[in-house]
Amino acid sequence: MKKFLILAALSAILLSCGSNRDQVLKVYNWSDYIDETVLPEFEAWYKAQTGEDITVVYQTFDVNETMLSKIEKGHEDYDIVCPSDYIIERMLNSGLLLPLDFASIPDSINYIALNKSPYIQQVFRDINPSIDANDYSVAYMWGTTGIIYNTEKVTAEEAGTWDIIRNPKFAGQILIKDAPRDVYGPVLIYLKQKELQEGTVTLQDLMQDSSDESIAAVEAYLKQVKDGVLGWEADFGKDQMTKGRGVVSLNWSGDAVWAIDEAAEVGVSLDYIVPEEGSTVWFDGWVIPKYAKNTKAATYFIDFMCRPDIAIRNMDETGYVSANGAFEVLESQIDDELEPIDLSYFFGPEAAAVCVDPVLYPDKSVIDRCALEHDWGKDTDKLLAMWSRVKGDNASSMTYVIIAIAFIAIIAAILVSRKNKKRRHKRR
Ligand code: N2P
Repeated sequence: MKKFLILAALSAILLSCGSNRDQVLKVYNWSDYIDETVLPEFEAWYKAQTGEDITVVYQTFDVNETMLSKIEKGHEDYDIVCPSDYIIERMLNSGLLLPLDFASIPDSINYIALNKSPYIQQVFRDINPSIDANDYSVAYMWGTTGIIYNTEKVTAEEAGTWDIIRNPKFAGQILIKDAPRDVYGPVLIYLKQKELQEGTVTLQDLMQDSSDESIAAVEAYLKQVKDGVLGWEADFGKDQMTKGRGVVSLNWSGDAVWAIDEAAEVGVSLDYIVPEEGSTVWFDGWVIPKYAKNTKAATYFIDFMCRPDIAIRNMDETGYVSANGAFEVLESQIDDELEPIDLSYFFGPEAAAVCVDPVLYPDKSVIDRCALEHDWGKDTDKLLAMWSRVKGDNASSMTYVIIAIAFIAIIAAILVSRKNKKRRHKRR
């Protein structure tokens, strides 16, 4: 990892010294979302396929909105980025994406064409009603949003409802993902249970609901939650759970897989559940932004990520589920000691009962109670404002404490210095 960061830094220096931009591929991905050893392998593979040199400059982000702002406002020249579904929708609507051209890749190495799941293709069609996202994006990983919990402190029943995040029993031990949309969705689903059961709204309606009334309801709820929050985390929640510092974490399924494995090694028992009220299912996909400078290498990179052995390595390293529809990807995860689950919706009829980790691959019954988030356009600003109101109070009370301590320290220093001055004056 360190070695790679040094290489990345060197590459960045090279880049700023004016090296040939055609020989550089700037990748901007989520943190902890790839097996970084595949990056130098890509460079060698690209050279073997095209005869051209390429250096990957790899940078990471923790939340969609940071990445989006760098491209939307900063016009940064990343060649390839990995947004979630609702951000892909937004980027499509604002003309920020270039169409993908896989016809330019020789058939013999066109892994995308070979490994696209019909399920994923349909999901990508649903991302944006007016533009087919399949023409602009290739799914990388996917999963659900749910609750990671410490099984020695929390029962499956307690974790099986979103109400757990304001359960006073776990105050001070709750971690919440610092991802406004991924928290808003589940909380709204929880608050609208009655309407969902009566059939007056659907999960899909709620994913589009950016009304002032709903935002206010979620805000009021989150203000009850925040007193018990140990941390709003972009990426440290999984680690805190493995160390036993947190006992409940609103998180993504891939972080759950990683945390459950790591925790088991140090004797901490974690599990993951998608609460019964329903949740969000998300898909992150590779896209080429319109400010990209090396679309050829970007296209090859996406293809390389779709090679089944590379997809398996990325899964095994990160805990996330590849969106690759190749049966060998699924096969690599089979463990006969596990209960069979129904994955026919993703891999076709032959996957109606496969023994794989249900945290990794959600069973059909889980998928049925989950929905895809959608872009809110300008209303996103209302959500972000609400989010900083909710979290901001925490920051300001901490800020007040720090200011008070600093103020007392300055006064004390002034008093001590005056006293010393007086003493010196007397002695003279
Ligand atoms: C991994 C990030 C996963 C992104 N650190 C989930 N959409």
